[in-house]
Amino acid sequence: MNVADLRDQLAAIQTEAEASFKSAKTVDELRSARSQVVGKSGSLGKLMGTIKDYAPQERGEVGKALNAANQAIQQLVDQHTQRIEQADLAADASQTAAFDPTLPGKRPPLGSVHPVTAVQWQVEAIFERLGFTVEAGPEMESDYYNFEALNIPAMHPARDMQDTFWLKNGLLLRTHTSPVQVRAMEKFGAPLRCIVPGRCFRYETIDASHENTFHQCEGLMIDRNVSIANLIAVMRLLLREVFERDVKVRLRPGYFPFVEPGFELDMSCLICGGDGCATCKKSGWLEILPCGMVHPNVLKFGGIDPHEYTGFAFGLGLTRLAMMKYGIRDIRVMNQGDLRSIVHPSRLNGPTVVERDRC
Ligand code: FA5
Repeated sequence: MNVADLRDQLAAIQTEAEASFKSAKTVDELRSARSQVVGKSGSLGKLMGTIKDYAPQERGEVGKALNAANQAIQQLVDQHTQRIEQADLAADASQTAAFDPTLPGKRPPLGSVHPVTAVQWQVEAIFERLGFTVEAGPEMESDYYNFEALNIPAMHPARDMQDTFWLKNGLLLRTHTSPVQVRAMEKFGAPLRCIVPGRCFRYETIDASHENTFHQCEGLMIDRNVSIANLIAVMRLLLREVFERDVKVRLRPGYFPFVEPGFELDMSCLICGGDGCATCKKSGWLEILPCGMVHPNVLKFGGIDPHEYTGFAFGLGLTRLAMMKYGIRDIRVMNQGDLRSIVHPSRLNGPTVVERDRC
């Protein structure tokens, strides 16, 4: 083929290539159309191998013509690749526009909750029905609120009852939820009804029923003429509602400097049915609900006149209550993140208050 015929043929190949590239709807189709032109056995590819058949003085001109044709084909390929990609993007966008927000969504699987949280929700619901508010206080507490304002002065032997984690900043990790008693009295005055679920910390030897980090729920009711009868009625109601039946309890005198008189309310161990096991230290009883009538000195610390008001307080062992409710023999599983101990949502009574102010 002479050089003039070659030029004609290259022009025809370009026209044909343009038509086939135009009809390609996908990048794959375009790729295969391109290989039919520039591939080894494609229309242009075959001509590329013919340079050597020309006379040496013609080869420069032939080479230039072939390269120009090759570049023109590549430009067409780029142009059509862009066309196809833009069409794809437009199609995606129109699909997004067709998204129907009224379609029902996919329901995510329900999570489970920690047994202490489950029982805390239940206790909160019970007390809210009785007109109590749910309060919170700081876990990092001062000596004043944790001890002093609770009628436990420095050097008082009762401080030994609660081994304390002292912090370098002079504060401590609260050993009980009782400090919120005085905080609540200061904030709300009398009459007052509140509970305070929360974490407590004690530097003590861990066993089946003792942890160094555990939950209590403080309860406080102050009004005119509040008596031990009110205290006992509320304690009984609380336990009956949590366990959905009467549970065997015993009330015995207990000493806490912030109540007078003070009581220890123990419940018959539900793990062994009262026979004695490691959880109840073979006694058949578990200390769960110490309580008493608020000491006049504590009312005074809270700014409440003890001649006008009386009150009861209790310090429910929430972690132990959860153990009894859900049949957990060893308190140590509570802080270990053991998923076998979480409570299925079907056994819950439902959350009530989640966010609350601090006293
Ligand atoms: C107190 O902490 C008092 N503040 C309770 C109180 C409040 C009495 C108001 C009177 C009026 P006690 O140290 O006994 O009391 O703890 C209360 C409950 O917390 C115990 O009955 C027990 O159920 C639980 N508890 C105490 N120490 C631990 C521990 N190390 N691990 C798990 N639970 C504990």
